Amino acid sequence: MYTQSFSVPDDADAKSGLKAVPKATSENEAALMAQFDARIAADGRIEPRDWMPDAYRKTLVRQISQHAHSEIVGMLPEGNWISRAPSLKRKCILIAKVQDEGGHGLYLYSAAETLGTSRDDMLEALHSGRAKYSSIFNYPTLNWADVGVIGWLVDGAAIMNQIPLCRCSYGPYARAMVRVCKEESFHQRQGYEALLVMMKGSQAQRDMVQDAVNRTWWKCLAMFGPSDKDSLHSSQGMKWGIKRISNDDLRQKFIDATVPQAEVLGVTLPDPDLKWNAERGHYDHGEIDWDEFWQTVNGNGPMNRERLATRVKAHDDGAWVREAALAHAEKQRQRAMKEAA
Ligand code: FAQ
Repeated sequence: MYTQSFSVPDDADAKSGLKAVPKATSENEAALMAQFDARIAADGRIEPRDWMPDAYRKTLVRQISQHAHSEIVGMLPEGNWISRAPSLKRKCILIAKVQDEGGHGLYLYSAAETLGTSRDDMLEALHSGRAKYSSIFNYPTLNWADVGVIGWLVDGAAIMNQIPLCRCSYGPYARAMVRVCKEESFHQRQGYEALLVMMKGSQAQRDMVQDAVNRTWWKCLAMFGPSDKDSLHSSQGMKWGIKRISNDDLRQKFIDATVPQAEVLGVTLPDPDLKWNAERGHYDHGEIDWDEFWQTVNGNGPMNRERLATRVKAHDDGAWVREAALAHAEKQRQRAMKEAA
């Protein structure tokens, strides 16, 4: 169902209307490459009009579009709870949060567009099942505590992953991440606060929180991607300064930060092997079910089909809005031309 790579068409610059980036000829390619390497080595930023190797561009499009898709598909599990939020306050918070995730998708699609790939192409890849998005969104949200747990754990994991991306070598991705991380921090805290309230409530509420944590914990650890030994792209991504910290190191940082938060909350994390290792200065933990992870990544998780169908329907239902916006823009263009004549 999914492919392992995202191919950027050769005429992408022409299609997107971006000013063409200088293309390397065989004579100057080595010089351009040396310049690029020196910029990366000095921890400098690469900007859209700078020359960059094709593989760097493709890796960025692959990762940024995967990230953008995660943001907009990620709106769906929580969106299901907007009409069933337990109070007006929680409903307002949830609407604002889900809307923020849509905004994150927009910043990220825009960042990917600066690399010369069109938003239509990226969405087509998502809707046809060729593109990936975060595995975590292919599981159901069964009770209200799931919404709190998404904020606490899923947004918490997203922040852990995204803070180092604020220092990504590609300028537009790094700048988008600064804003995204500020908003994700509010998302994480609202989720944790909602759970704190439930944990002070009835036994039934405490049970709901524990149930949601039990179902989400392992899926959340898998958000950081395969272990370093199995990660296809990590080492090159780190050499290029796209990724700054490896999948396993980020996962460990997340576990170390989350265990004390679980203690304050009064929930048990469902891992019998989770214990402090004084020698390592980290928590030891059990193994993720990687077969289950790859099943989900490859389109066979519990909610993959439903999520994709909902997304495609939302896109199709919104066609009239896009058409109206284009018609309005055309009208304005013609009016401006008439006035200028
Ligand atoms: N799910 O070689 P690596 C949020 C794929 S939600 C699905 O390690 P890489 C907001 C990977 O794409 C989270 N696929 O790859 C929110 C690659 O496939 P490919 C959004 C996964 O790129 C919260 C293959 O496996 N954040 O923020 C997953 O070096 C609440 C090999 O993997 C991001 O998406 C996975 N978990 O590292 C919204 C972070 N893991 O391209 C609503 C941006 C791996 O070869 C509610 N992405 N794969 O076909 C990244 O940081 C990286 O791409 C990694 C993977 C860390 C995900």
